Amino acid sequence: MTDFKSLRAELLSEIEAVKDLDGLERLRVASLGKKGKITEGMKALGKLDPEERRAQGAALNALKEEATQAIAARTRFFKDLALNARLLEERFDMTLPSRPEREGRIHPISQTMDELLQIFGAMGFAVAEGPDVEDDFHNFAALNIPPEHPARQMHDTFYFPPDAKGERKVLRTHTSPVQIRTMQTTKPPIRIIAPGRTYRRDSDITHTPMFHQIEGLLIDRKTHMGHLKGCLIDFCRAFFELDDVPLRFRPSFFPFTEPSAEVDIGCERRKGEIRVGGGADWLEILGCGMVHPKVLANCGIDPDIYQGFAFGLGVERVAMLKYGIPDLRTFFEADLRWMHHYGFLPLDVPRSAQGGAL
Ligand code: 2NM
Repeated sequence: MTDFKSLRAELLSEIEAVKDLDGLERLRVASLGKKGKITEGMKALGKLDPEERRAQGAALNALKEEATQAIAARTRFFKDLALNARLLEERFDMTLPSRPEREGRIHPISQTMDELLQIFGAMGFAVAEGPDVEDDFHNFAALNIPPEHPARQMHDTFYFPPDAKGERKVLRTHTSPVQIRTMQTTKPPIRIIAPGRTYRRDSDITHTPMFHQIEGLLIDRKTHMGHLKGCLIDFCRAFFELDDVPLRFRPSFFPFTEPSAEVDIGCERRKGEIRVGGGADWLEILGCGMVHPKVLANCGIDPDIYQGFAFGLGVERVAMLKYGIPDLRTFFEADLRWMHHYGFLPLDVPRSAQGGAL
């Protein structure tokens, strides 16, 4: 018959005396393992008469429970000890300067986005966001883009397979669906910008399948084309850091605006380089117009009371122009040498984003 009292005393003092996790594991196997002392004791119960078995069984179970808990507590103790030692060992001084060759850079797209948000923010535009995966209504129909419009072709748009209801979602081809969602849920006046990723099935030296846009929308009772021009001229001055920026508003067409215009900035092309701010050439930088009455009506806004202007620009495009980055595709190659050349340090804030008067 097992002497529980001394087995218990022996086991608990061994658990207390053990020096590390390995020793603890050996102890566990020797007591609770398949051939451990407690397990063996359990097996031996079968040979006892019922009364004896009940008494010893209860005592053994209690001992098993106690030993399990004691081992678990000791395990936690050793693990805490190891963790504390590691935390002390790995402590480092975050205020130390980094090694220059290891210093990270802010991607030109992030930098440019920050500048754009800063400029439009100072003009009173609030930021609005929406999903990258859109439905047909928000990406096309509400924007007065008819079913047979070329933008809807498989050729230009990433479509998802049809869902149970036969509906095919798309990767948004512009950020305009964000403006649609805002108009549906907000009573004018509205003054928002929608920055974000957009997707088109296009890939060549001047197109990447994902690119970034910022679109602006302003709606009020007496908004007109003059407000649109003033807003975009102020924006271009601030963004390109030019006091007098040559701009040309050229009539154009979009299904969602009427009238529509494209804006060109004066520039000079020399030896394969483009300098904005003057010269003999023009370069298109954004599209804009007065929101089409049908678009307002599609969103539940009465076009007899409200009018608005909208504009859209490609972030990569204006970043290339401002920072002299010649090749669009390099934005997405994750090349560290390129990042060191074109990237920005965290405190390297351009004048246009320093929050002064616009
Ligand atoms: C552009 C050009 C012109 C535009 C229109 C709208 C909306 F939702 F209000 F109808 N959002 N964005 C727009 C207008 C975008 O991008 C070149």
